[in-house]
Amino acid sequence: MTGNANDKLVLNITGMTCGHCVMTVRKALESLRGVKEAVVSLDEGKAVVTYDPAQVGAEDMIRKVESVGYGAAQA
Ligand SMILES: [Cu+2]
Repeated sequence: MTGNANDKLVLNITGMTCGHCVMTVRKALESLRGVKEAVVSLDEGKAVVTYDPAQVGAEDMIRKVESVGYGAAQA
């Protein structure tokens, strides 16, 4: 594994309507190499992602969320 970089990033997520959507977005984000944890809130329409910036960036996360059918933008 890589070092101790644990940056946090907040994404605004659009299109989520239920708990299943939340899980889909969470799993998509957590499938990215370098993402350690994604905490997704339906009420807030947000994802708080803990990640290693040496391995993954906001653009990768946004593309991944879009690939599973939701909208994402850096908060
Ligand atoms: Cu849903």
